[in-house]
Amino acid sequence: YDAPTPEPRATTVEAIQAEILERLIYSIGKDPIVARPHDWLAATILTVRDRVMDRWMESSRETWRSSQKRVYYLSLEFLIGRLMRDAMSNVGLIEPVRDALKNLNVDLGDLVNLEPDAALGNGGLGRLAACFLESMSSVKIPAYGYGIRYVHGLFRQEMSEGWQVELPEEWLAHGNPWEFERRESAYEIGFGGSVEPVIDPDGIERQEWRPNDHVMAVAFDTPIVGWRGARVNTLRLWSAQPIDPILLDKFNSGDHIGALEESSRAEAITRVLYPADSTAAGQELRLRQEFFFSSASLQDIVRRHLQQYDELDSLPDKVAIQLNDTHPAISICEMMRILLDVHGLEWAHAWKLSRGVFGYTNHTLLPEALESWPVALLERLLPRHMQIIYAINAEVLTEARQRAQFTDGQIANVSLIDENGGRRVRMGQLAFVGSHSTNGVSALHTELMKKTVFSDLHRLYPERINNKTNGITPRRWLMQCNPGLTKLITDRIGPEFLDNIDLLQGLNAHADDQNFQKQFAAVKRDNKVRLAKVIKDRLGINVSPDAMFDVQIKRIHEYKRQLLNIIQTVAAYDEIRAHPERDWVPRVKIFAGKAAPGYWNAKLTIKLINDVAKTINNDPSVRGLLKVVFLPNYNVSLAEVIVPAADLSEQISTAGMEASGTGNMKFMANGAVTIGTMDGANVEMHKEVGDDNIVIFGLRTEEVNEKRSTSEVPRSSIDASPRLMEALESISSGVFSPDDPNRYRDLIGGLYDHDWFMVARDFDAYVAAQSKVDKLWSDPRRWSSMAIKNTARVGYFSSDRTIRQYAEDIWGVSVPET
Ligand code: DL6
Repeated sequence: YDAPTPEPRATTVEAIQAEILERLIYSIGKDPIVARPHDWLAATILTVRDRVMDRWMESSRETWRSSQKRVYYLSLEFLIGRLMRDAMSNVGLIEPVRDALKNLNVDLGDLVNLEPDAALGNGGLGRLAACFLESMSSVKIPAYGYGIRYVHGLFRQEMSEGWQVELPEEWLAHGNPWEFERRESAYEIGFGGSVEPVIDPDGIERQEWRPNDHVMAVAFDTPIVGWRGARVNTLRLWSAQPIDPILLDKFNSGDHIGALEESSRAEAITRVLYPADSTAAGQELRLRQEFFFSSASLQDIVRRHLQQYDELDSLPDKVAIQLNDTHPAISICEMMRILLDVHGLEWAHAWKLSRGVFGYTNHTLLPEALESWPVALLERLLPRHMQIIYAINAEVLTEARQRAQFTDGQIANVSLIDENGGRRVRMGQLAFVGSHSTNGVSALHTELMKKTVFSDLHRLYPERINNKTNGITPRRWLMQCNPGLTKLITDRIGPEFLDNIDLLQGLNAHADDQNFQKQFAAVKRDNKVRLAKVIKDRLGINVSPDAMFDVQIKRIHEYKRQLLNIIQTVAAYDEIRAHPERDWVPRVKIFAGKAAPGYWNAKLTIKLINDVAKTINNDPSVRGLLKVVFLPNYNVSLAEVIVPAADLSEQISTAGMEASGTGNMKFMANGAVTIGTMDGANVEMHKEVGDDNIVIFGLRTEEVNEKRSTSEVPRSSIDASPRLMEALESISSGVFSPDDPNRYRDLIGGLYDHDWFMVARDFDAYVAAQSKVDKLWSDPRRWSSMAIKNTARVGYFSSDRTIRQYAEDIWGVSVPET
């Protein structure tokens, strides 16, 4: 592992400037005189990339040299956003690159904004995977992210008369200078066919899968740089390619389209990201995607392990595979197939090794999001894997019956096969029994896992469920997106917090210092001015940076309750007009988020927000005291502008339904005050900041369950609240939709009918909490103190902490102290 390598590239302004020019001419092939912004961007990325190459190779050599355990993070989603600023910042290149570009008459800021977002994920789950990758590099864990190189990431959202319209996203349109195609790392992936018994050289009967359909999985590698270049890990994304790019026989016989059919069928597997969030995407292509990337990753992992250790018994000591939700759960069967059928291990041996390797993270308890596949589909597409599922099930159910004396009801709960309705394989149960660890993503969520979906499995394997509260990387979500605040904090408590985020606690001592409060508020104001400009540019709406920026940005979903927020907005609108004499706190209500294309109520909620915005923003009697803004095409880059500018963070999901949330943590880091329910990680945020620095309201999880199980009708809470009744009536009677007065009748009708998400039941508590917020805001010193304390106490929510806990408790990897 000591082959000679060239000297690392110089990082002076002159060297960088020369290399950008060189790259522009020799790699991009453009004369600087005619180079377009995209050419400069590509040349700059290549120059930055060169400065992480040596660390990348050294990181990988070090892992081989020291025989360290490798962690593999398997995720169908990686919502990484832009990479250039992240990489430059982590290796300390922002200033020299800025100066070098300036000398070339190019503005770094313009280039940063030109880089497309890699939106290979839907929301929290994918963004968490991206934060984890960065943290694993930062805390020096040898790790690989494995996923899919979708040609089209999450759709681009546009508005047409207030309705969401989905358009294809084209992040690869100008190529991707970050990635390296590794044609030598390609694997054949099979589908379908049959399973045949064969006698192996030892005379033992084994099973052999003979697929009748194959595609190639080709690796594309991207370097992921840790803070201060601590380590560079690899994100390996698989692209599907045909075995035969063109069927010449068909082509020559004149069937030009048919000749390319196989090619398009193969490429379809990695063409598009499924835009489903919190609902399982039950299509055959989705299952193909899941198996495709699981099989390619597993083949790659086992190949690497054998190359280094030449035996399989050490797998659990040298390999940890974390399954990000159930999407890669079929990997468990693929591992078993490889161990049993390819390497001839006995079942018990293979099962022990496999279970020692896998860990599973659950990200939702919503019944509609729990993945299951029809047995018939699995049998057709993956016949050998279905056999293995039956064998695993037999093992688990026998254990449940014999050791734990389970009843028939309990057996049905832990079974991998759901017998209710058509027979289906439950991927959650498979992931649970096939892993040595199953974790939730916040304390509350983990407790609910034990009590609900996995209660019987928890009884059978009481040691297995553990909690790993989510986190966010402070590099992207504080230092890079909020340089003003980072500088202020550095000036006040010194730069050590950059390397140990817990040191932000030092700000507690300054929270009531009037001078510091003024500076903190001034940074926030600058960020609000920047956001106000974005709002003006994109929507033509003027908002005042002196108003409170009240923000709810996340996927649009009924359980996240954007509806509660907008109904309260309507009630506030009514009040402002009814009582013009009162001292109203000016607010800008800012929304952003995408709805799953097939989720009607979510799309209707977007339309409602836009309808309400149009009415309120144009009503002179409001006197600008209330503005409503829906910013289209929410993505990581937009979040990086909105989060630092927020005063109030809306985390108002129905208690028991948001597994964790990570947006809540980003706002906290940037000194926003949270209004929220006791749900997900809000519960732990409340504990960290204390009751005085967060505004909590609403039903608790047990109360929600109680309301749902009793016959109490939601109508009673509506009848008891004249404000709510008035707001609901105005929405459902068409005040905001004169062009279609019945547009919101059913949406609002649902609140009278069942109110599953407790919008009506929580309404009065929410209004009271919002009044409390107004009061707090009216005392700027009090507000600033709260905001500063939020930033000061965010350390626990760093993904470095989360990753350290995964490493220690699940992966068995030792992490050097900071
Ligand atoms: O754990 C990351 C993220 C949580 O913060 C959110 O609370 C949760 O809703 C989200 N879960 C999903 C589930 N999708 N599936 N399957 O995105 O995970």
